[in-house]
Amino acid sequence: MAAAAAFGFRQRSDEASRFEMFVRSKRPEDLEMPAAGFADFITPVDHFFVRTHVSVPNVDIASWQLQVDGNVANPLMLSMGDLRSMPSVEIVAVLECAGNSRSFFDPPVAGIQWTHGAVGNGRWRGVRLADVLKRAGIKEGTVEILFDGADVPIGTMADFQRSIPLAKALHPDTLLAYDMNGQPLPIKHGFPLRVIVPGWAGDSWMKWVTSVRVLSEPSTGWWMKNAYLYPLQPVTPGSTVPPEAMTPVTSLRIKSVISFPSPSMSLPIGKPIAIRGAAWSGDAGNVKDVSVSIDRGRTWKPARLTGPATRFGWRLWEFAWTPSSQGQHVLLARASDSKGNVQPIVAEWNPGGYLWNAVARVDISVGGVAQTAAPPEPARLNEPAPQILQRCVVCHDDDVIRQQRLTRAQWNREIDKMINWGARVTPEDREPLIDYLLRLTGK
Ligand SMILES: Nc1nc2c(c(=O)[nH]1)N[C@H]1C(S)=C(S)[C@@H](COP(=O)(O)O)O[C@H]1N2
Ligand SMILES: [Mo]
Repeated sequence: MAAAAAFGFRQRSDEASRFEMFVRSKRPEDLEMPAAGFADFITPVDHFFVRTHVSVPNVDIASWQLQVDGNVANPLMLSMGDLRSMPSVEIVAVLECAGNSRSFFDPPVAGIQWTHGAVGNGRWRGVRLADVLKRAGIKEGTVEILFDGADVPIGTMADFQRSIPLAKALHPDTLLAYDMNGQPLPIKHGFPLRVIVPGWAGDSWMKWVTSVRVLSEPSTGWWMKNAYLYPLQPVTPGSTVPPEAMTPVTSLRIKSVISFPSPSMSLPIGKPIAIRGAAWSGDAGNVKDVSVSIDRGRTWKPARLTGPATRFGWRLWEFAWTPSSQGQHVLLARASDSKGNVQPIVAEWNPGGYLWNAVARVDISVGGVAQTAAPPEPARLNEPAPQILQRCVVCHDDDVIRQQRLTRAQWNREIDKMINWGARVTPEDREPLIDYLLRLTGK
């Protein structure tokens, strides 16, 4: 509370901006924040997106301990009391899933089809990871720090473990956090302890952390070698890229979003409004400015940055505009960071659908009839699901399947991945299953 009060900023959305989260997956639970959430400087817990690969673990805080071991002089077992008695720091930082905005990639890629709301701005309190590592006495030759959480994989899926390079681990803003927005971490967000890696995508922000391992060789775990990889060189959209030609996702990129007006809104002629949004960046540098265009990118005018300026938090912005002509209008917003990086017109396509950061765009109408904002009903396939689908929904609901828009080749790769994780799909099952999935998803 203190920090929010010091910033002179309201902690909660006002009545008008209370909203339900989008459920991208019921099981495991993946929740997305609607665009209205970008009106808040600090994202309240009940508006904060959730991304879980498997189910939320049971944590018994009485017996909970953090193990710190590996390439150290003094391996540690720390209780929550031990951690809470160390010097604490609080920072504001954006947590954004690497796959945020994935649904805007063309051609589509596999994964949760987030729009722009797999991101939130949190106030995190905890101990510096560097302080814990200092107590353990990291030895010569350390290259990475590997984290593990209490969540347990399903089937033969690899345990979710992620490592970060030593330099990022020692950064004074990299934390082991126990509080979020002034309260103990909610279970969905990693109670009792999570890693905070400001400026980096969410996959490094280990939740329910139980183990910090100091490595003298880079991690070779499945989640480092096969997931969250980004091409070293730009690739042709739609191509497959071998893991050797990719590197782990690290820093976020300069990005802005428009929170108001919302898409398909109809605005009256002559009534002044404020176009609003948020902008954030990664390691490269702070958000420097945000420009808005109301003429399809011909001219750009500076938006006013509002709200607190923090190194890793998002910046709110607004732009006064009075719609003066009837018709369809395209609103664009483009942020730049202090290193001169600017949001691109088209995001760089990559096979994981990561780090989408194209210029923000909202299409509205002015002086006309309100367009129905209701999303089109998803096509319903008028045939019973084949028996084999039962084997998919052992681990996840079919909502995850229905949102995909994949080609036959992409479905084949997804099925390979699932077989590797223990799904029983025989060679004879495969073609009929893919035929069904293509019909189900309207491809
Ligand atoms: N243990 C564990 N940590 C995890 C994950 C997970 O599935 N298990 N998901 C990661 C991913 S991909 C993201 S984007 C963030 C999401 O954090 P949130 O659910 O608090 O928003 O947590 C990260 N930490
Ligand atoms: Mo993520």
